[in-house]
Amino acid sequence: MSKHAWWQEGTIYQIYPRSFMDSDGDGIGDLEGVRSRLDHLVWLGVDAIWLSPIYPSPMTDFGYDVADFCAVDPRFGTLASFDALVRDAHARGLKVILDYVPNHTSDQHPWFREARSARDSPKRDFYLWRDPGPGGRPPNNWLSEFGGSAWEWEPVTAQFYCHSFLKTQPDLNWRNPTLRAAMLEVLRFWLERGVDGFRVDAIHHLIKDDQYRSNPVNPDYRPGQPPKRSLVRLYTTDRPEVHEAIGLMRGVLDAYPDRVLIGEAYLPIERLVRYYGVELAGIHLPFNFHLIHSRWEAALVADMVRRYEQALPPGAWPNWVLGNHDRSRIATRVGPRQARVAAMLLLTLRGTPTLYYGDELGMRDVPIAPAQVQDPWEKNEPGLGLGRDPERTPMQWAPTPNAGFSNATPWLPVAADFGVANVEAETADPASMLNLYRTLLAIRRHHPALAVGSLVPLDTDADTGTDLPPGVLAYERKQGVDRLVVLLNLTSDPRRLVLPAHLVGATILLSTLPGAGPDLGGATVTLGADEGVLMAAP
Ligand code: ISL
Repeated sequence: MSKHAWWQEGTIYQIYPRSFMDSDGDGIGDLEGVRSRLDHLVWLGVDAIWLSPIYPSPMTDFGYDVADFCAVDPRFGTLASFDALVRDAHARGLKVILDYVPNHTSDQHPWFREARSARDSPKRDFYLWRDPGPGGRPPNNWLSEFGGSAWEWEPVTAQFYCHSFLKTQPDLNWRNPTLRAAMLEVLRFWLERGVDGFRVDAIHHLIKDDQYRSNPVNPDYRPGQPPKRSLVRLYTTDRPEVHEAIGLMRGVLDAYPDRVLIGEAYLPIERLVRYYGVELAGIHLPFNFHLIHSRWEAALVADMVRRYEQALPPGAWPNWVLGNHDRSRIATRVGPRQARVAAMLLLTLRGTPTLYYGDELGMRDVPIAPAQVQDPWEKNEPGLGLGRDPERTPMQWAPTPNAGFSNATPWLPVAADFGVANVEAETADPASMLNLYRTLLAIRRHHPALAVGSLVPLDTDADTGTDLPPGVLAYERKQGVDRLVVLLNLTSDPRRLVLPAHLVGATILLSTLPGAGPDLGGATVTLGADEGVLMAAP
């Protein structure tokens, strides 16, 4: 029996439900749609699906504004269709992870409607209320992630409420024990229904300074950056008390076997790793977004991997993310050829990979005309390139109308290249991105070195005779007798390298260049432009 949990060995696949598959012809994806495509995900070779929020919502932030934590939005389905999805997923060996949004509710949530109606409402303290500052201004300088002040005036009760995101997303007060208990009950509700874990939204925002101190000005702020960057979020994110709240969430999960807690926290490595918690009693997988933010240069990526590995607390399990519904797609960030190298990197690094739907097809950001904009952030702060619609466009299933996503006009436009970049066409093409992902996932599944083995970076080293040219990222993965070598050329020129003595004679398992393998010359390997190779050590 393996001593590793499924969420350590496996690969997670993020589904943005609005955009995955529409079963009822309203142009918006739904749970029945997801259920109808489970066999595809099994074929692809992933182990778990994470669904972005499916709860009843006014959709001002497309589901991240939750009006009821314990139900399903009718646009997505019903509790019965959710149960059917979980049942069918489990029958296929797929785990189901839900999004949990503890930082805020919708302003239409019954708690907030009640809280805003009267100062003495029993729900008042579920949220963060403050009197105005001098001259009726907001109580401090805190900024919303999506533009403007983080404070909104509530005229009925004459106080401001705090919202880290939209004003339709009032922040919850996790210092209130009744609120905490109610939110932990939400976790139990879904655990009882059989979900295998949660991805916790914006966890580093959960607790704000109890003295409501203003944030310091960011001296490094440059015009053109998102306005929220003009302040250092010292008093609004990553507060020490957040770990107590995480401990409570983890306590709920630990009463159920084999569940996983994943946390979304955009933080520097040193602060991110604290989210594993003291003695690993915190989040199992604090999402590591550093591949999204790193410049695509081998030396920088190698250094980041090293710093992350070194920062991990003993026993902590690493993880890697290349893309999500909030960030530009990988194929757009690095181009289609390097996106294949990135796929090999994601699926050969040490730790749990999370794949974003469509990246396995090589989907790119889709340009959105001003009249088509849906994302509230883009609407609040237009023209800065902050909008998230481009990476949320419909999944491309087939070269048929609306890419096989829907019978109706989809809520966001389909990519122009859907006729070639789609599941049907790419399944039939052995050289496609889809088949590259599928092969990588299959190799990962069959090689313990990749799934759970150690990672040893290869560097230029006179003692071993290794000669690594600039622009190449190289490492070994080992587990017992299973030993693999990964060589990634992050440049668009060929690169010749000399292998260390113990790897001379390694054989190729896979190249990212269809049809071509690297030129093997004993100790020297020539990687083609934009080529990554996976080799079995001799
Ligand atoms: O803190 C941040 C970056 O430093 C923010 O990016 C923040 O963590 C992120 O925007 C949180 O995103 C999540 O919560 C939002 C929602 O709009 C996003 O889609 C979701 O992923 C509010 O719920």
